[in-house]
Amino acid sequence: MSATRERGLTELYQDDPERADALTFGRRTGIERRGFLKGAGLGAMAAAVGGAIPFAADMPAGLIPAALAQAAPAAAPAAAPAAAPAGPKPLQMPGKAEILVIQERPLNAETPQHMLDDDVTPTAKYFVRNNGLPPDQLGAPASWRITVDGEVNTPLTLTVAELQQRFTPVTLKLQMECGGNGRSFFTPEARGNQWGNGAAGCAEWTGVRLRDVLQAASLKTSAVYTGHYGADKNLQGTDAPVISRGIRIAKAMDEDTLIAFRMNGEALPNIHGGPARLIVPGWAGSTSQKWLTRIWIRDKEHDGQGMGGFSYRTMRTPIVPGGQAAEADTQILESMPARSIITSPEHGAKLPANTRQINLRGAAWAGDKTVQAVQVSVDFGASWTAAQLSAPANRHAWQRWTAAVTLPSAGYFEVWSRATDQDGKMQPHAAGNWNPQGYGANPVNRVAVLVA
Ligand SMILES: Nc1nc2c(c(=O)[nH]1)N[C@H]1C(S)=C(S)[C@@H](COP(=O)(O)O)O[C@H]1N2
Ligand SMILES: [Mo]
Repeated sequence: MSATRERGLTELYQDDPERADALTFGRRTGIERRGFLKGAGLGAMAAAVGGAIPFAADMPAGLIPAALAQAAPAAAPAAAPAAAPAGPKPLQMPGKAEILVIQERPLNAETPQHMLDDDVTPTAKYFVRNNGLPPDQLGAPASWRITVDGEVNTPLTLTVAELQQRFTPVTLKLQMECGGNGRSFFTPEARGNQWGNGAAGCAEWTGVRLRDVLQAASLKTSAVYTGHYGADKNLQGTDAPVISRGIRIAKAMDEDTLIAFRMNGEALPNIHGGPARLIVPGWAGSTSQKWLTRIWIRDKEHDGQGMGGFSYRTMRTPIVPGGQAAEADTQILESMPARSIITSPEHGAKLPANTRQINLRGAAWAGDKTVQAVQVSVDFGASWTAAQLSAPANRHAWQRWTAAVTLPSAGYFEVWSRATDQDGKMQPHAAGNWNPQGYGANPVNRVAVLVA
């Protein structure tokens, strides 16, 4: 491996691009692997990214250019060199756009960032995250049953039709992202689907408040947590639940936590959990149980599938990335950290040679919190400019932003964006608080642009 590297990056890529990628990146998405470009001169790097790097002097040592590090959609953008890692395949499914398949069985597909350029994410573009196989025996949506039991005075079993009759309908724009969103940015690689930033979306959900249903069931004073169950089947063919996560009662009683049966004004599609699912906005998406059949009210933190070991757990005390983690020193993932994404221009965009200004659009969110600022940079973070940030359409909706950046010349640029939450907490430059299963990676967003 080291012998191959000594041959220099350009030569390596010319001879055998696939092998070069395997050696340098090891997988589809990349990471700042310190020292990986060691020995490769600036010329080699410029050749690899397809153009001179005007802000090369500001480039942190060891940084892998985003054009090389981050896979671009299969429809290869011009700035991504021919040698860039081959991207995942586009999804082929009726009713769904060609989002990117990360895993085929179970089906997992993420939305490329430039396809998240709507205020409200269309259902067709919304990411898909399955831990098992969606149920095929669904019956009539109106007769789908959901049970609420455990620490309640009045256990309930209600059909969707009864939920709709008994409780006030609510329609809200709510952001939700997979707890593993951004996992591919961890170094070293953490276990699980190597998501970029596109296991996220902000759809318009219609349903009833979970709070209203829990009040109808009358919570006992011992009720502290929920446990969720769905009708999907696991891949092992046993009866064990595919995933059974839960939330603290306070979040269950938040007026934005819904049992949803409509998505973007239409009946909830099966692939997104129809006939009925939970939407727990701002928290790890795994708590938003699809094909919801039961909510078990617990007198302690729920201990279902996906609550123990290192599942959906982050470190209380930071450890050395890739190092030994102790289960006892983990905590369950709840509200997600701040994240911003650039939704235009597209990663890998090639712009006309005379381009000196780029208008940017993006989205930002921060779990239960609002985003107070988004900043952008085109000089590898040496200087930052404030973006115009809009207020959320409602609490727990993502926020859209726009900005304009100016360029000194043609060449290879990276547009970076970073969000700051209401408490002043900002996206880090590299994914921090490494944990074995890779949750909560929210580094500064980077998009490669070639002006040539
Ligand atoms: N029943 C069930 N619910 C589930 C899952 C699942 O595998 N089974 N996956 C969860 C995870 S990890 C996420 S991120 C979201 C994804 O929702 P989506 O597929 O509608 O995007 O659903 C959650 N609800
Ligand atoms: Mo998830």
